[in-house]
Amino acid sequence: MIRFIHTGDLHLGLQFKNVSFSSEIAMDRRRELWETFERIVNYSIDRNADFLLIAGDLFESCYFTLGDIKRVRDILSKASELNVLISAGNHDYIGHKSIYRQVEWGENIKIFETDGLECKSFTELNTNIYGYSWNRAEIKENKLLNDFPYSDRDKNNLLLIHGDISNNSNYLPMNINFLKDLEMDYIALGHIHKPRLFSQRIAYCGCPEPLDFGETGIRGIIEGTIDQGITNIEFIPFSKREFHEVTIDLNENLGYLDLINRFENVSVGDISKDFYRIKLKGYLQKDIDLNNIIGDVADKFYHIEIVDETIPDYDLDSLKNNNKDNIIGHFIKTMQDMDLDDKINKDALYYGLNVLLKDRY
Ligand SMILES: [Mn+2]
Repeated sequence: MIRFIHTGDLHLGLQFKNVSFSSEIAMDRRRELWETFERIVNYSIDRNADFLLIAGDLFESCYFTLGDIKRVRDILSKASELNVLISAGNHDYIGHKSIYRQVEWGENIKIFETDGLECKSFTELNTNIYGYSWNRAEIKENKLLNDFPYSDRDKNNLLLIHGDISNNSNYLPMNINFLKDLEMDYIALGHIHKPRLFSQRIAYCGCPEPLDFGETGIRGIIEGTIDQGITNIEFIPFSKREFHEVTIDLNENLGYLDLINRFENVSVGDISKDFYRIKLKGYLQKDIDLNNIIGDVADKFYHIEIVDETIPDYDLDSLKNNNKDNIIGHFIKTMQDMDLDDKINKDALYYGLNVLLKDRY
């Protein structure tokens, strides 16, 4: 039996420049990517894995220094019993001047070549691992796999590759049925940051740490075994933090403390450590200052940002009296003749007032 850990898309070195969180948190996040990388290596050691498969985008070339790549090497080298295989992707592709070429890698670390599919054999483990490293930032056509070279079906056969399961893509398009027909024991994919297990034999591990609000949901790594031709994989949640987009529905009956309560009891995640983007909908009592509430709850959240789509709950009678002779007063009067307990009518009145009052207050 062999045991493997499948990760990828770590994006070490990312500077988080175009994100909505503070530069302090961005710095933290940058450090956390490294911590998680080390945790994955330590986990692989603890689990006595034979292989750590890294399916591309290990780092961000444009930010990565020689010191950083040495740090990668040193972290991987301490796992001397673990075979580490790396197929570079579009963010860490191996051009002539690639930083991958500027360090001496330890015996246990194997980086795939860029001129076609390559096979690395592990005789004692009865395993062949195929892989390919990108040599440029975009690959539109994929003839790589057309003449797949493997023949030794008595061995465990794995493929480690960064690319897009899509018929039309600039990022090494691959067809899922084609991959299935290869009958590999396991195909470890990288590029798509959301984990996706197509079957026990083909999977995207996703990024172990999500990078922004486009990457909500659980993130982790894949652990698998191959035993006499039977592959078993399991997704292991591994990220330190998650991103959540949550909608909170408010109504005009909620007071200050009720609102605080709604924030502190959001339905998902852990407010003390996750990233939250909270969309507020519905009616808000007209005397409540939302900014005060956000200020009060912000300390309890690791990161919170608000999309305010609330509608102020107007004092209709005084508004109508103050606007007797203009369209606002007429509009309120007309709408009040309708059934305002009907949500559609009430929404129509408030949305309309929002528009009419926009330039006046
Ligand atoms: Mn990526």
